[in-house]
This record gives sequence, structure tokens and C-alpha cells, in this order.
Amino acid sequence: MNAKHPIAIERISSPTPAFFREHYLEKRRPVVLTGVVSHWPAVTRWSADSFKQRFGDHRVVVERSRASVPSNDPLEFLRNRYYEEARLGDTIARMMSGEHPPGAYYVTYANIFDAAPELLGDFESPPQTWGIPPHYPRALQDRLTLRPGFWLGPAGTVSAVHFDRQENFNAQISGRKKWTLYSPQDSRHLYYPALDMPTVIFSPVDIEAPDARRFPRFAEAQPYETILEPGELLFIPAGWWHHVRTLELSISLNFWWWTLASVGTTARVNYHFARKQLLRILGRQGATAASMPVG
Ligand SMILES: O=C(O)CCC(=O)C(=O)O
Repeated sequence: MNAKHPIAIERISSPTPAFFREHYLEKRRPVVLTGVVSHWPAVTRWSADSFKQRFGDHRVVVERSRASVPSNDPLEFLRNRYYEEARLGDTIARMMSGEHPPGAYYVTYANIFDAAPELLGDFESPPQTWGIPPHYPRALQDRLTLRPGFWLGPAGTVSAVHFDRQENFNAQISGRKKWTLYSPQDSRHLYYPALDMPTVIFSPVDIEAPDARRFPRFAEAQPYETILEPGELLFIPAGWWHHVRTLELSISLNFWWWTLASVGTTARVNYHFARKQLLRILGRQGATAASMPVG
């Protein structure tokens, strides 16, 4: 646990898109928007049961773990993670059986919309409504927006702390998730860049059970927390660290999009990635990690 008391992520109700952009997107502050996606048919209609019945034959890519005992240690988590394709119906049945440890099956950023395009009518694109200035031409808006991602996982599933290169809206459709965020200014306290991690966007710190001897600086990190309820939309600025614990069988949708700020985040990640490769070539991986500048 952090030494610092968590700050609750702000919640604002039904803001205008211009207000959101000025006070949160441009100021790089996370926020929960209420009353903006709660009317989506997805929120009132979608459930794991209904997906099992209606879309059970669709094939999705499922995140799996090789670990017999699940570990929340990020390095272990990444080493044990693999992906396989499976029927959505079988995957949901396994999640609901209670016979598998959390982390055994997690549908992450799946694209079920090509196979079931009718689902696209059940929600809107928050980046295009809230994030991208309305005067941008439609073709540019489309290019700045990545395809929506469908997430479905059982209680106890954990996404280890990492950050994304793009701006992110995460809409909770059913079930609840606990989110813990840290500002990019805390990157040093999260031991970024960790050159021994398989991917530099992950921190090596298990924020729920930190090893104070290995990661003493983590005590300085300031957590921001919220429990995201169905019908709520969380904005995570590019570069903000996030850790997610699923509290109940959950469906969510996420929407990444590009801004100038997110291109800056990408440039820093690429810089560290290049240094990591160079250190590997020189056989000095990890040796100079502590003296690396923070991106
Ligand atoms: O919900 C999760 O488990 C992780 C979500 C996430 O990392 C994201 O939306 O970027």
C-alpha cells in the first residue's frame, strides 16, 4: 500500500464537451464523467449472460496466464501472460464457473464489432463527442480514433500498473472496477523506466503489495482512486499510470485517441525503448537503469 492517502478522482456530472476539454483534457487531469454514457443501450442491455447467449459462437482473443497460482507481481504477470483465440461462450462459461483463478481468462481490448456490427449501435464514440474539437474534419476525427475495445473479466482480475500512449476513455458497462491512477510526475516513484520489464510501459511495482526494500521510492507516489460504476466514463490522460482491479464480473469498453500530448508521451516511450534495446546490445541491461532520466 502507498504511504500517501489516496485522493478520490473527481466526478463531474453531464459537463459540456468544451468544459471537459478545457478543464481536464488540456490540463491533463483524470476525471469521471457521470450522466454522459448512462443512457447507452449497452449499459441497460449488455450482460455476460446475454453475450453468452447471443454471441457465444464468436471467436475472441483471450488473455490467459500460465501461472498455476496467480501473481500480481507485474514482472511475473507479464512473463506468464499469453493470448489464445476461443469461443466467447466457452470463455464466459469458464469465467462464471468459479473453477479458475482470477487472471486465467480475461477478454481484453477485443474486437467483436467486426463479427457483430449490430453492437456498434448500442454506444457512441466518446473521443468524437467529447475529446476531439468539433471543427476537425470528420476524416481526421476518424484517423485520430482507434477502434473501440471490448473488455470482459471476472471478479479478482487485475491489470498491473502501466500507462498508455494515447488518451483513453473507459466506459463501465456492467459490474464495477477499482481504478488506481498515478500522475506521470510520479514515474520516478514507480521505477520508470524499468529496463528489465518486457515492455517499458509497465512499472515493476506491485502497488497492492509493494516491496519496500526493492522499491523504497514508491512510498512517495500519490494514488488517485475511484470505483467505476456501470454508466460512468473515466478519462485517463495519456501517460497517466493505471492499475485496475475487477470487483464483479465486468464488461467495459475503452476508446483510445491521439492528441498532440499523447504523441509526446509516445516519443518518450520510444526513446526509452531505444535505450533499452541499446543497453541490451551492449550487454548492460538494467545496469544503468537507476541513473536513467525519467521520461
Ligand atoms: O480494465 C482493465 O483491466 C485495464 C484497462 C486498461 O488498461 C485501459 O483501458 O487502458
